[in-house]
Amino acid sequence: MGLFSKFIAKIKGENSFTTSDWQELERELLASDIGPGLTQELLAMAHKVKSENAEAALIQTLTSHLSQKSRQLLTNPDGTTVVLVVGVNGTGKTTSVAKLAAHIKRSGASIIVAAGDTFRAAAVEQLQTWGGRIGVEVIAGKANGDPASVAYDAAKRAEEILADYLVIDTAGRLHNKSDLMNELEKVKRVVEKTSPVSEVLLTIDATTGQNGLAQARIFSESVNVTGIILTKLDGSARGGIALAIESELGIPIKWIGTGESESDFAAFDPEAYISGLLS
Ligand SMILES: Nc1nc2c(ncn2[C@@H]2O[C@H](COP(=O)(O)OP(=O)(O)O)[C@@H](O)[C@H]2O)c(=O)[nH]1
Ligand SMILES: [Mg+2]
Repeated sequence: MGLFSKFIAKIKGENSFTTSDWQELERELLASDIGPGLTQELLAMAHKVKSENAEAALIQTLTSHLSQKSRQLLTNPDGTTVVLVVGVNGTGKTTSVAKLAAHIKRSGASIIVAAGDTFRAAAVEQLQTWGGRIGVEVIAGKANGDPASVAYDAAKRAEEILADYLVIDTAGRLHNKSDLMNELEKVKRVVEKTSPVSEVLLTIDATTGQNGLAQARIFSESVNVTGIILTKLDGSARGGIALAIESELGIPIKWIGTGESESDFAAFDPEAYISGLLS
């Protein structure tokens, strides 16, 4: 990524900094998707810091904006751990459900998934195709059926076979916010008749920049989002969005998606991320 390599180079030659250099630096920071607040903070820091300390100061500032919360998957010690995956259509929910399921399966735990996006027949088929590929049972209902009833059946099934994990895909129509949020709450409520929902993961498409941040705000106002899956980091994303998300929402990014296949998925590593921005 190397978002800040130019920043450091500029700071190191600070004596020769002209007004237009400062303007260019500001444009660059804004274009990196870190957001206006952090941009101003970094500019203020750049004005003050001594050139020999620039890199360390930058690392410290950036790190201080990352979430201090645990990035581990929250689990249920008393039974099935239920993970709800939510997000706007196209951000990578279904793909991430499959990737996460494959990851959990590789760790040796037992897992089933639920096709909770009953509004799009293709979404159910998509998850079933993934299920076949990764060898994970998929609980699906009728097309246009009630997503909550699919989730309910899946929670029952997980309890019956003593599955360690149940990961639930959901619908993401954002055109009617209150309907969507009511539906997510209903899914959660019926699942919790059987097992508590330990984790609500929100997928954010990194290529959507500040718009992704706005989506995250809408979701986190309505459901208790406990972690983020930042998808499509392989695309044209400038990567600064991860900092903006953690700094502005305080929700930890737990996983990243870097492509369309099963292996393009990893735990978010904050140190590697920061050094990637600087390299
Ligand atoms: N390049 C890339 N594509 C992704 C990633 N995650 C998902 N996709 C693609 O984005 C599209 C939408 O993903 P999907 O899981 O169907 O999104 P959903 O509508 O939220 O369920 C699909 O074509 C996926 O293959 C990722 O990390 N990188
Ligand atoms: Mg989907």
